[in-house]
Amino acid sequence: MGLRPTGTASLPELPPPRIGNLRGGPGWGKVFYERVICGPQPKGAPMNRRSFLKATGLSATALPLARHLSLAAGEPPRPNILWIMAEDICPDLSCYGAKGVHTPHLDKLASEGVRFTNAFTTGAVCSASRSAMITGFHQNYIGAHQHRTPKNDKKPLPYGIKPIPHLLEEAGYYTCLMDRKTDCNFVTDRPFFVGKDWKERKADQPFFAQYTSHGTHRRWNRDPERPIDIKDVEIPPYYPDNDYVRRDWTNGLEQIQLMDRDVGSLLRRLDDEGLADNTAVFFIGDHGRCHIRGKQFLYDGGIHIPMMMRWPGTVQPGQVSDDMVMSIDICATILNVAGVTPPHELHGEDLLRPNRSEREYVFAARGKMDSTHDAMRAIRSKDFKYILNLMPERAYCQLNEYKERMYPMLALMNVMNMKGELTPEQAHFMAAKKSQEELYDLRTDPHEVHNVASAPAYQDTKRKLRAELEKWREKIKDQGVSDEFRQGGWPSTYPTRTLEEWEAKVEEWRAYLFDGAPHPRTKENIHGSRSGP
Ligand SMILES: [Ca+2]
Repeated sequence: MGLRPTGTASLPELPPPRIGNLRGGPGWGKVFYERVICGPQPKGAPMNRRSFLKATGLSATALPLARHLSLAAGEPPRPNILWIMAEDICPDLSCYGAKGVHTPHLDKLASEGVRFTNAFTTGAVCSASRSAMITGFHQNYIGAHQHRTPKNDKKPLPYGIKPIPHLLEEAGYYTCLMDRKTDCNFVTDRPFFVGKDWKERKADQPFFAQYTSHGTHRRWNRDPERPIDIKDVEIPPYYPDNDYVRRDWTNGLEQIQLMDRDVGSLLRRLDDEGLADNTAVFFIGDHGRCHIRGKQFLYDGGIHIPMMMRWPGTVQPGQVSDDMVMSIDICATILNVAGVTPPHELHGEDLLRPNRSEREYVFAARGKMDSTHDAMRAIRSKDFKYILNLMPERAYCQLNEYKERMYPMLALMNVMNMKGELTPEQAHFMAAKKSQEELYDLRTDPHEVHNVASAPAYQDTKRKLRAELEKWREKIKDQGVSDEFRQGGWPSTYPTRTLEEWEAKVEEWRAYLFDGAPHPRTKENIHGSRSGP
C-alpha cells in the first residue's frame, strides 16, 4: 500500500477462517515463556487448570477441546479471569518509577506477577482502543477506528469475529461487566456481558469479569488522604515547567492514587472470597493520559500504558518484562487462560504461549476523535517511533471540544505559543501544520520532541520503518483517508481562539486549579461545534 490518502468506506472481503490452533503458527520463540511465565511452582501452591494439565502431561493444545467436556471428578475448576482497566493512564505508577505518586496496591499486584514496561495500545482513545481490546484485532481491520462512530452508523463485526466475552460465554464462563462502560464502535446481536457481578454466577461456574476504574478519566478528584506536593513530580519537557502545569499534572497523579485504592478494594474482595489463587488478574490502561499531546495522539503519552498480569501458580511472581507487547495481546492471553480457541487468529498474541518470539514492533492508529478529523499511523520499536500523518494539513491542536473543555494546559500553551514563550520542543505541538512524517530516536529522545525524519543519518531507518508500517497497513486493510473525511468534521480553523480568548480561559483554569473555583463550563459551544464527550 502506498501513501495515497484515498479509500472507501466499505470493508474488504472476508478472509478465510483460521485453521488449526492459535498456538500453532510460525515465528514464535521461547524467550518470554522461559523468562517470565511458568517459573517454579511454589510448594503447596493450589493447582489451577494450566498446572493441572502440565502435571498430568496434557499439552496446552488440549485446552480448547477440554472446554467441551464436563469436569471429571477431582479435576480442578477452570480459572476465573478478572480484567481491570483504568481510564486514560500512562505508566504513572510508583512501580514504574513515576515521581511523587504512591500506588501500593498496583505495586503489590505487579510484584505478584509480571509487569510489562513496553506495553502499548493500538488506539489513543477509548472507543477505538477498546474496540480492539475486546476483539483482539486492530480497530481498523474491524471497521471500528472512528471515535465516536454515531450509533446509527455502527456496523456488526466483520469476518465472523466475536468479542471475547461472547467466546468465553459460549465456553461456559459467566461473563460480567462490573461497571457500565464498553464503548465500542460496532454493534453486536446481544450485550457483550451476561451480568454485572461474579457473585451471580452458578455454583462452580468460572467467571470472566471486566471492571474499569473511571476516575482517571477527567475530571479528576484530589486525594485528601495523601496529597502530593507539586515540587515532587516530574514534568515532561514538552510541557512548560511552572506551577500551573505542575498543579494540573499533580492532580492527575492524586486521582491515580484514588484509582489504586479502588483497584485494591476489588483485589481484596478476591482474597476475602477465597478466589485469588484461581483467578488470573490483568490490569491495563485503556490508552494514554488525558493531557494535551497524550490521549488522541500516537506519541507515547497517548499509547504507552501500564500492564500487568497475576496468575498464582502459573505466572512467576516478581517478573518485569521489557518485551514489546500490545493491549490486544490480552485477548489472546485470556482465551488461552480459559482454554478457548477463537474462530480466527487474533492480531494480538498469546503472552502465555510457549516458544513465543519477541515482537520487534508495535503499531497504532488514530482516526476521528469526536468530530475532529485527523488520521495518523505509527510504528514503534524499542529504539524508534515513526509516525505517518495522513492529514498533515491540519494542526495537532485543531478544534476538539473535549480538549478545549477539559485541558488546562491547552489554554496555557496556546497563550505561551502566541507570545513566543515556548521552547522549540514545546512549540512543535502547537504548529499550524504537521510534517507528513515524524521519526524519533527514542534512545536519545525518549520524549519524542526532536523529529529526525529529514536527517540524512536516519534515512535508512525511516525507510525500513515506513516499509514495515505499510506492510501492517495492508494487513489491517487500512482504508486511509477519503476526500469526504479529509474535508469533514469540526472546523479546522487554527488557532481556535484569539490570544485574548485563550488568556481568559487560562484565568478560568487558574481559579479552578489554585483557588477552588468551579470547573470551567463543560457545555460551551465553540465555532458552532456540537458538544461531544
Ligand atoms: Ca479512556
